Order: sequence, then C-alpha cells, then structure tokens
Amino acid sequence: MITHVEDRERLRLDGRWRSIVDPYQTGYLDIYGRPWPVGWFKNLPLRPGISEIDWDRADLLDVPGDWNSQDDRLFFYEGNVWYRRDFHLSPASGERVFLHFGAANHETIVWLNGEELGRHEGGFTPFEFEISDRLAEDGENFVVVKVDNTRRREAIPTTSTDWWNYGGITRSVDVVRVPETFVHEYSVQLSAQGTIEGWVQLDGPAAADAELRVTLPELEVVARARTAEDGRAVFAIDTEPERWSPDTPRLYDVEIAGPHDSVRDRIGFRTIEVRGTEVLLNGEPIFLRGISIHEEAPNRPGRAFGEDDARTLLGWARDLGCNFVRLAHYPHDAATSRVADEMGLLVWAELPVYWNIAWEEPATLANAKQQLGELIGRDRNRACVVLWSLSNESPANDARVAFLRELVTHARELDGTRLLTAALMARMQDGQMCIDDPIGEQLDVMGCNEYLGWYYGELDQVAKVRWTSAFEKPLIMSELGAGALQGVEGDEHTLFSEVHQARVYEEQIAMMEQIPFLAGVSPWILKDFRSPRRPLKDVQDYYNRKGLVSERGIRKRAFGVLQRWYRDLAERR
Ligand code: GCB
Repeated sequence: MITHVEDRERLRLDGRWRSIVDPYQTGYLDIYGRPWPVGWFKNLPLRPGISEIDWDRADLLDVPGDWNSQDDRLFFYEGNVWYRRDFHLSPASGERVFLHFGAANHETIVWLNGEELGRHEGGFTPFEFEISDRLAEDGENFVVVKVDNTRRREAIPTTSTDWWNYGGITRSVDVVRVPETFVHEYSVQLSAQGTIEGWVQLDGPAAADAELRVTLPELEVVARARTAEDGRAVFAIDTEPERWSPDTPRLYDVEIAGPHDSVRDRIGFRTIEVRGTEVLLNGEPIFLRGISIHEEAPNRPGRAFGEDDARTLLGWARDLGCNFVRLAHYPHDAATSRVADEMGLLVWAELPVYWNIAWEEPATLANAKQQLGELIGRDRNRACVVLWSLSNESPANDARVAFLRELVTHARELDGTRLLTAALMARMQDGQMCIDDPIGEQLDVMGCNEYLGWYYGELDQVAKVRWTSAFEKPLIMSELGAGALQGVEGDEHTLFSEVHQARVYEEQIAMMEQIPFLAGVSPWILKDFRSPRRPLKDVQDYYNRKGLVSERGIRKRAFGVLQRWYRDLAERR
C-alpha cells in the first residue's frame, strides 16, 4: 500500500457516481449462481437479458458516503450495490498509476474498462490496485465497483454487532500517479533510545542500490542511505526532536526522497511504554482521559469521513477534557489520526474482531491479519496512535485465545513499537470485579468494558465495588455508561433520563478513583449512534443512546460530570 497517498499527484474520484441497487446480484451471477463473463461491469448498451440496464440513466450516489443515509429505500439495506464512474487519463511512459480506495464496506470487486482488477474484503481499511497497464489508450476509462455489505458469520466483523452496517464506498477514491520507481512505503519513528529511526521501501525497476535522503528541515538534519537488492533501506538520525505529546503536539516536516520522487509528511516523535501498572509517554506516567467514538457524522446522518468530521468529533472530545480517544470498533478514516496528531489526542485504534467471530476459520484469521496489516501500514507514522486493540468483548474460550495469540504475534512483527490491548470483560467474584481473561497475559495494557449501574449492579452500590487483576499491568476502562434520551430529565430512577445517566457516571467515577492500576478511561460513548439492535420506540428509535451528546450534538448532563472529573484529573495527575 502506498504510504501517504494524500501527498501524491492524484485525481480525486469523489463526487457523484452512477449506482444500481442489485439485491439478487443480477448483474453478476447467472440464474444458476455462476459469475457472468459479461456482467454489468462491461458497461454494455441496453439489451434484453443480462444487460437490461442503462448505466447512463442510473441513480446517483455520493462517494465518499454510505448508501443507507442517502436514499430512504436503502436505510436497512444489506446487499449489493454497483457503482460506476468515468475518468480521463491516458497511459504515459515512465509513470505508474494506482487506483486507491480509502474504504468500502464490506466486500468489493473492482473492474477497470470491463476487466477485473481485484477484490477486497474488510470495510474499514484502504486497498489499491495498480492500473498502469490497464488504462485506455484514448484516456477514456470507466471504473465499475460492486460493493456487498451482506453480513457473514466468517467475516470480520461477524453477523452481530451494535452499530449500523453502513454499505458503500465510504471513503475517498483516488487515482494516484507516481514515477516508475517511487517511494512506496516508509516508517519514521522515535526509537526507545531517543533517535529517529526508520526504513524506506522503493518500488520499481531502479529500486535496488538507490540513494535515499530523509530530511527534517526544522532540525537541519539529513540521513542518507542506500537501498539493498530488495529496494529497502534503513536509517537512523541522531538528533533531539521536541517530543510530541497532548500538551505539545509538535509535528515536523519530513521529506523522503528517492532518486526519482519525494514525499512530504508531518510526523511527531514520542515514546510509549509500560512500567508496572503505568503507561509512560516520553518516559513520564500519563493518565488517559478518554472517550470512545463511533465513526458517525457529527452534523448529518451516516458514516463520518474526511477532515471536517474528524475535527468536529475530536473537537468535542477536546472540550470534554480528553487527551485520549478510543476509535471504536474498527479503523476510522486516515484523516482522523492525522487530525488527532495535530490536536494532540492519543489514539486507541481497533480491529473489528468483535464479540463472537468464527475463531476456527483459517480464512477469518487470515482476514483479521490482513486488516491489521492494512491499518498498521496506513497509520504507522502517526505519533498519536499508541495502542492497537485486537478485539472487543470476545469470549475467553480456547479457540479465541489461540486466534488472538496469532494476532498478537502478527502485530508485534508488523510494529514492535506500540502497545497492544483488547477490550476484555471482568467477572464478579467474591463481591469484587476480577480481570483474569487468559489473553491478558499477551497484552501490554488491559482494556475492560463494564456496565455497573446499567446492565448489572445496583446503582447506589457501584462506588463500593473493588477491582482485582491477575496481571500486573495497566488497565484502561474502555467502556462504561448508561442510556439517556437527550432532553428527558427525570430523576435518578428514571431509565433513559439524563439524571440517571449522570448518576451512573458519578458512581463510576467514585469507583474508578479507587482502582490502583487504572491508567485510563474511555467511557461509552461520545455521541448517540445508529444501531439496529436498539428499536425501543420513542426512546432509542434505532439509536444507541449512551452518547454524552445527542445525535445532533446537544450535550447531556453526563457530559458535564465527566468534564469536571477530567478537569480535576488534569490538575491532579
Ligand atoms: C458493549 C459493546 C459496545 C456496545 C455497548 C452497549 O459492551 O462493546 O459495542 O455498543 O456495549 O451499548 O451495550
């Protein structure tokens, strides 16, 4: 995957795409379920049979964007939708061209000029195809994309979740142009020893034995390196950058130049580690004052995308007093971690290995590894990202532990510099909440989701609950909360009232103050979000109401409760 496509010469394909809703896959499969050699991807003129369509008269959908919130008929739709978009670009010698998707949910097949480019499975990570040799000589190209968001047991996520299964091309699409030999991927980070270290991977016919330069103009340093046979070079720069932190989110210009091209990035430098039950940022203990966030748009229905949405959502987190966000339950847009880098918000980034997936299926594990690789590949240069979370509330059985062990190994191979976590569950034992999930052994930081005072436990007893752990490790309380419909005041016994939700927060805060190994918190959740599991009429109406703000961004009482605690903590710790 090309690192940092944002800085490449590119043709944005965002905008209105032709679209056809195809619940029976008529454009793809014949009556016996076999793929048509000549399906809708061929863009043929109208004729009886397979081509009883006219692409030029088809509906329009916005890209990026989920289809559910663009057309009332598609609100609950799960299935196939076709997209088509034309663009003008002729092949040019010495140039390579890639078609890059920020994300499409969930399974995607892409054709260019009627020929299949490839497929991708996974709704939240980027993918791309090289199209250098596939462009039309006259420059008139058409892309056809089939996106299928049908839920499947073996998929990640699996069939049951607590969020909306938004379908479509949900992030930007770019045609990216680079020279024949180009800077394909790179990593630039502060090492534990305090030097800037990294590697650069060139791709192309002149990738071997090539000269590279990594420059940080503000520090007046240049590292030079030569690539090996495989086009890869490692480098180290002995310099003292100012450290990136929530208080000083300092980013440096970094230029990576190969013999034929260069890329510019903005990168922060910090260290992150664990000492006993503490998390250390730049060698100092830090308490993570966080909030969980779903990727739902702040000021309109549907999936969030791009920089503006990220600024609004992360701005609310900042107002709450956060120095940390949990980007639940899947990788969010690349723009979000860039904005978090700028705003100084530490990030927990998460894989959608959620609840009870098909642990025994080799293809499921392979797909989890693939999504993890795509996420790490995209965000490895973001200083804000300090935690990779591998799973949420999965059952502690053997098959799952074996699965997660493999993911842990894979994550450490891909990125040994960040902390690994997972949102676990605790059990009540002898009146205490106890964390002893065996996978805790493999993690650096334990996450824990608990709903004392809401799903279980007496509200006025929550503050008295004590916590133990089988592991001498830091704990992040990765979820806690209660539902409340904004505007319903009620009293502390009125379910779904603001007062009741605020009381749950007060009790929870009193309880958490007593947990000696607590290193952070990310309550559930910043904003009310759509969920098919939440039909309660006139209260939920298909929203999970645990937000601290309503779906329109109006603050509930509990926002103020958490904000006060965070202000207090910021002064104390
Ligand atoms: C959880 C899940 C989260 C749900 C939440 C809830 O434990 O991790 O995805 O939305 O509880 O509201 O029940």
